[in-house]
Amino acid sequence: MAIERTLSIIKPDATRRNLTGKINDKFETAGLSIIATRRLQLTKAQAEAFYAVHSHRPFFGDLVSFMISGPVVAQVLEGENAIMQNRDIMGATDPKKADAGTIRADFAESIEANSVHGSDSPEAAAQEISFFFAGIDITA
Ligand code: RTP
Ligand code: MG
Repeated sequence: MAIERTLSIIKPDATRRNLTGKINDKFETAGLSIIATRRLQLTKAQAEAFYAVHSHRPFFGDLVSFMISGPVVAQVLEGENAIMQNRDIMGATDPKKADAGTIRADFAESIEANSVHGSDSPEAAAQEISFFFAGIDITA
């Protein structure tokens, strides 16, 4: 299996509850390495640009408001099959449907305040990593 990189965001509901360490423990225990990390407060324009793919969805305005409601932690995770492995570790979008032991089952508050984002394809991973990080910021 290929070594991949994926973009993870620990969302404001999780930073607010001091869950960064517990979430990172799940990544590292599963064998994903955190090779870049950055805590920041997104602006409205940045959140709209990051989630532009959802701009026509009914929840877009609420999603942007939520994503700027507090700091986020953007990270690059690296490991075997990292993109899909991270999606497995995160669990389903709706925490009520997420498998036991996943981040969203353990920590998410709702379908919107669901603690983490993860890239969903190699193309999205490349684009989302470059949204937050320059090459010099990433140390494998
Ligand atoms: P993400 O992009 O954040 O990793 O999450 P995902 O792939 O599991 O879910 P996606 O369909 O891409 O939705 C992006 C984020 O929008 C919020 N959402 N709210 N109110 C709603 O019905 C609703 N549906 C989605 C969630 O924060 C979701 O993660
Ligand atoms: Mg998504």
